[in-house]
Amino acid sequence: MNPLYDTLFARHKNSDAPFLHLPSGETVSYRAFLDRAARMGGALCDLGLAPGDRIAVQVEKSPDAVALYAACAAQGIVMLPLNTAYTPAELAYFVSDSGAKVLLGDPGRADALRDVARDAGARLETLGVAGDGSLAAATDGAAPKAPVERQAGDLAAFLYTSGTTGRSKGAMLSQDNLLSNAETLTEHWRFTDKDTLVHALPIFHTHGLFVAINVTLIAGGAMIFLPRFDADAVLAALPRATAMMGVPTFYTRLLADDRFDRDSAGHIRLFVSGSAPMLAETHHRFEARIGQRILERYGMTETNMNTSNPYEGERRPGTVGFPLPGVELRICAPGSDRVLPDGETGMIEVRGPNVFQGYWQMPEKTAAELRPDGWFITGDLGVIAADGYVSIVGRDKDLVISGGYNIYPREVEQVIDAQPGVSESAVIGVPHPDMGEGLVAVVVAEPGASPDTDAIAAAVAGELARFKQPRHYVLAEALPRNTMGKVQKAELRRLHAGAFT
Ligand code: MLC
Ligand code: AMP
Repeated sequence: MNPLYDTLFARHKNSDAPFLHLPSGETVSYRAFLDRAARMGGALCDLGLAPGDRIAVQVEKSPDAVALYAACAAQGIVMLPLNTAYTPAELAYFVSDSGAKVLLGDPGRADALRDVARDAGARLETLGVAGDGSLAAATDGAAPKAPVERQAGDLAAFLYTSGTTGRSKGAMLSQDNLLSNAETLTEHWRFTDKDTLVHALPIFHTHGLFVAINVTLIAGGAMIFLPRFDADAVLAALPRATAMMGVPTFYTRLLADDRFDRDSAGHIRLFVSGSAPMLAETHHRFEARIGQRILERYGMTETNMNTSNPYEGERRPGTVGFPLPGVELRICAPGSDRVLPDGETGMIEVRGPNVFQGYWQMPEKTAAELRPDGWFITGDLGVIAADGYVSIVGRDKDLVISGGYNIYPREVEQVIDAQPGVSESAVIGVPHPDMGEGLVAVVVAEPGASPDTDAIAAAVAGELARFKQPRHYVLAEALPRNTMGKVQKAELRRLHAGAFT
């Protein structure tokens, strides 16, 4: 028994149905995909990876990258997917903290990754998008390996999430965390083997990896597997598809294109949005243009999906719908476990089989966010309406979400603060027409110094992924503080609200 592998993959082993439609025009059948995954499982074992070992993965999106997911599930290897935008400096921490035995990177970046792997005591292997790389070659020559025995509670993946303070945390997800959520979503969103999903999301996050791929696998459907979001490619795919999942930026970009209309989108039965708030105005524009409503849902790395608007029934703009079957959701007075009545705003807490197992080797951080009775403190502020719809009204965590990627300002501020002539800084998110929120850095100089913001930006670029780099720098005399001395970011957001509009 291996619940994750059996439920998602093994059941398709005799199926010649299409699984991945590629931009090249090629189609990968379930049978061909599973054969490749079984050989890759053999290659991973030949590398010395055993059940419970971690593999850190920073590879571009490709069928082999999905086969790796299947191979890890089959062999009980814990997969650690990492954003392809991360710099070697960012990667180093994830590889060493997780104790990964292998760092799997893109062949084109092997030189930059060699030191990272060596310093962390990991072995470097590569996997490219064109069947290239050392792991691909090893897979070509490996014997297929049968899946190992696993239990539902065994770990399947670590997803690192940053935090408002301190180091990034590895959220440990069990087989059942992934499986229970995928089964719920498949049923809730009515996915079947007749579905073809437009997949334009990255596959190193919950949304593109677990929501989109797992739901397709459980249903036995197909995906039009695009390397990234590109409006032309998505528009070309829509007439051949039945469903699409995306972050709000996907939808605002599609709406900016006149070719996106009832004809081009008419074949799609379900558009799903999540990972960041979608403006009610975008929902309304979408409905007016396309004649159907986007289904918005709410999730997190630590919890998979928590709530969803209904498939049938009112999809209410500005809300994230109802708790999914099996998921409990409550609103508590921040800082306590006192449950607030409907209509009152407070901290969203969730509990259910979807909620993760804790943070890797961080018992204090786990205890601070995951209550002993299973309630997870999300850091999102919300309210439940009298008729049960949940709305997210803000965040109790200093977090910016840009184009669906999370940025913790503290991480950026630390780099800016270390630059010559900088006394302190505050990084904030303000409305951005394309990304939802864009980053602004407010920098205070040391007395008598006049720091060069271009030099600061260059230093930040050397350390942090592009999406974490502020797009706008402002020099200020001082940061606004409240009587407790805390920087008033709300005030800064008000002051700089027009930076990108
Ligand atoms: C790319 N860039 C970004 C960015 N993505 N900057 C800020 N925020 C982002 N999200 C950089 C590029 O490197 C580039 O830098 C510049 O911004 C503009 O690039 P672009 O070509 O316009 O962007 P593009 O490559 O098209 O990417 C935008 C995007 C992408 C929105 C398509 O970011 C994306 O696919 N986002 C999805 C994120 C996601 O899957 N989140 C799920 C998390 S799971 P330069 O130097 O060229 O200017 C989760 C749980 C849940 O949150 O509930 O789902
Ligand atoms: P991550 O850590 O990448 O998993 O991001 C999870 C966060 O994204 C949540 O805590 C929310 O703040 C936010 N989020 C996800 N879906 C939505 C949504 N539909 N509306 C508003 N915020 C969302």
